[in-house]
Amino acid sequence: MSQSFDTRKLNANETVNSAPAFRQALLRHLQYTVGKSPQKASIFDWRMALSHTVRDYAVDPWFDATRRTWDEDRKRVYYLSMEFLIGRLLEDQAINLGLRDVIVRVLSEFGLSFADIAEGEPDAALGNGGLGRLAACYLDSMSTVGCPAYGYGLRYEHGLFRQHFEHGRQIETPENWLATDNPWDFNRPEAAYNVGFGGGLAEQDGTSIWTPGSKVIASAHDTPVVGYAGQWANTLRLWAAMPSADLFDLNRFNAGDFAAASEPEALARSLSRVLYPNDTTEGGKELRLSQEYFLTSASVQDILRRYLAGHENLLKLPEFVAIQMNDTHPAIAGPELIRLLVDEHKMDFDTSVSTVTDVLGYTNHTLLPEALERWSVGLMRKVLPRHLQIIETLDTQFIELQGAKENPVRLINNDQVSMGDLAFTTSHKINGVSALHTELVSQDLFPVHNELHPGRIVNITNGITPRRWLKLANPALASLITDTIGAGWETDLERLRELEPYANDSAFREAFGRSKAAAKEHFIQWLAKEHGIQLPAEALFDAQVKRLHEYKRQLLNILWTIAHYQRIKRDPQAGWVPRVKILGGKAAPSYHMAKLIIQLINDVAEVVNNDPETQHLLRVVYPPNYGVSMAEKLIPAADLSEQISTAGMEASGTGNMKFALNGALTIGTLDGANVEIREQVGAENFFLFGLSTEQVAQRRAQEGHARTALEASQTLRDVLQAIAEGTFSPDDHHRYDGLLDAMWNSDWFLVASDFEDYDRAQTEVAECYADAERWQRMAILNVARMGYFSSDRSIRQYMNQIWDVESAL
Ligand code: 26V
Repeated sequence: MSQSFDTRKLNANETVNSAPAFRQALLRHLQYTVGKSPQKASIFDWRMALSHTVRDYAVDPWFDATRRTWDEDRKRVYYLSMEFLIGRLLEDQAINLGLRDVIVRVLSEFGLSFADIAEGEPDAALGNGGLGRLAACYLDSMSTVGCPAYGYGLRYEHGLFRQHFEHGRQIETPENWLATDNPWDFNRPEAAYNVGFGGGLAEQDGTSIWTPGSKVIASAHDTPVVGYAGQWANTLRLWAAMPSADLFDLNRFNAGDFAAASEPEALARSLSRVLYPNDTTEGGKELRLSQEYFLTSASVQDILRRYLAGHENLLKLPEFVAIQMNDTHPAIAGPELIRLLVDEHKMDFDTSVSTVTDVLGYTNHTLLPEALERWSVGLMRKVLPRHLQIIETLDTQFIELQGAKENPVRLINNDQVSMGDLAFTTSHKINGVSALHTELVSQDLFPVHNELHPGRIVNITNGITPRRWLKLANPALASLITDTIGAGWETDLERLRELEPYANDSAFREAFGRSKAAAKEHFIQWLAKEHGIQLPAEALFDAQVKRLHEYKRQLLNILWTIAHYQRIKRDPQAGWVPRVKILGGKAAPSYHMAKLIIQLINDVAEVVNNDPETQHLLRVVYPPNYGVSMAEKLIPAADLSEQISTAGMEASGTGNMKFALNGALTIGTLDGANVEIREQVGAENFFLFGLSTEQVAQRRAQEGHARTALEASQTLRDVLQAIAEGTFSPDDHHRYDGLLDAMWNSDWFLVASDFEDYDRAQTEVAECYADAERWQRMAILNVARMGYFSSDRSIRQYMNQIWDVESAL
């Protein structure tokens, strides 16, 4: 089968002649793996056979890369993350292996459509939002640029919850991606580790002996991750929790107490049962901490086992191993490694600390105080007593390092372990994810650490993979680009700059317009089929899709939408630009205000969409269950990208990059990576509004700023009044009392303060859109200047500035 292929010779466009062999391999899998004939096979059967066939093609480069890394004794990168928001894999892997055209051709012989088959694959939604999707983009880039790497995560049985609406309210149901077979991963029952919890400590010859009270087995599942053009492949290793055999109480079972006999077993399995759906607060404390330790301990044991298979001297660990902690979630890696080096390998404490620090790097992804992890000392002592002891020693050493300071920074404050401070002290490099964010990390979050260790904090601005977010998601634009500047931009995104001169070429602008129209049509069809919603293609598609958070200010968007609606009502003939407001995203199940904002959006949609006077000029749609696969359809269709967070609060954003790369213009604040996107595309091609980070701080300090801003905006007062009168909630006039009260009396997120300027920018957007030629010019220049935001660039920076690892290619 695939052995007859050298996938490395497969260029993305060079798939000639491989159809017969692919067909044969596909039919073999259909018959021998799935057990069906082409005549009887369902679309599910075809997808399974096809996925297994594609996976076969991934195995050769995967073996080659693994073998070369061993033979050449290369340094490896280990990316530890509680989240990998992968989405679907079939088309992605097919593109990277240069198989997409062959697949389309072979399937058509059987009257099948690749798109229809691919659409049946469930999303691997093993993440909440930006942090998890970033990890998935980085996997793709590490393989593409030839960085020897492993992703380590948890194989959650249930990924992020499914969302639907009842009377406009968000309802969560469990997601079940593993309900049907996952054809992508290899089960590795032989790669299993014990992870201990609880228990107690004893002293022996001056060292601590930890005897855990219980153990859970971590069992590995490996997915090959092939880079673009199949030159290199890495491994995503996800751990599943398994009870150790002795947990099942056979005597109890035989005595008829079935439930109790299985209880310890169920408890063990719960470690990889669900992804925490909360991306702001700690929640579910003990289980969450146990999950974090479970991931970290299994991964670190695996890393040391692999290192020791080729080396003896643990002092050289940093020469061969780089571990990156994706936020603080795996920050127990520091104490865990120290524990293993000291307790098991008898290294002295200080040497182990410096060795571990040289190995570890920590990426910070948020400044929100409620999202900075803290674990109570009591909980730590209960779950990880030995680690707490190590953290206490690190804390003492950190205080000493600060000299005779009066109020030293501590790793443990008010009986809480601060995982950010811990991660900092055990890492040789700490990075923020955009220039502005890194500045704030240095000044506001870690000023003392920064002074003690100048140069430890570096910036690595986030990036996105152009394979998934342009080539896969937007085939019309991708082929226009290839037809215009040739292939190769997929791995050298700066080459998009060659498109710049075409902004002045009317034939190109028309072709560009047609590619946008095709993407819109594709989204329109999907929305009609999936949700029964019809949209007008000629309207401006104005999109805000991301997790629901007050700081992201979906509220600002919907309040402006109401203002816009009121104006259209007052003067329907005023020549309005037709607009479709598209919103999407999930709220944490316990985040009441975020859920209320979802309900408001749906309530407004109900009124606006059913108003015959305005229907053709304004629509509001909120398709439920936003995720990676919806993003792939929606982002290419958008004209306008809403990136409107309160300045200083969005660490980077990566949706902002996906939209701009697909030719949407941004309306946005000076926040996160918006700042750098604006620098790259040019201020004249970006709709800027709002207070800056410094102004936000000043405004917040002004007493009664909410009321002051509201008194200055008749428009916004009219909007709030309409809500208060029950215009959008005729069945319950008090539904939004809490929200309105917050607007008048606190407005922490400065919706009122930024409203008028947002309104001004939205008016500019409409004027500009009405001038189709101008808009298209701006959109083309956005695409042409997005090269910097390839995740390949980000990964190369991690390799040079943090990991000190070389490409194997
Ligand atoms: C925190 C927690 C706390 C415990 C429960 C589960 C959970 C899950 C996630 C988080 C941290 C959220 C931080 C985060 O997602 N940050 C986002 O990271 C993106 C990638 O760097 C960045 O683009 C976004 O601006 C930033 O909000």
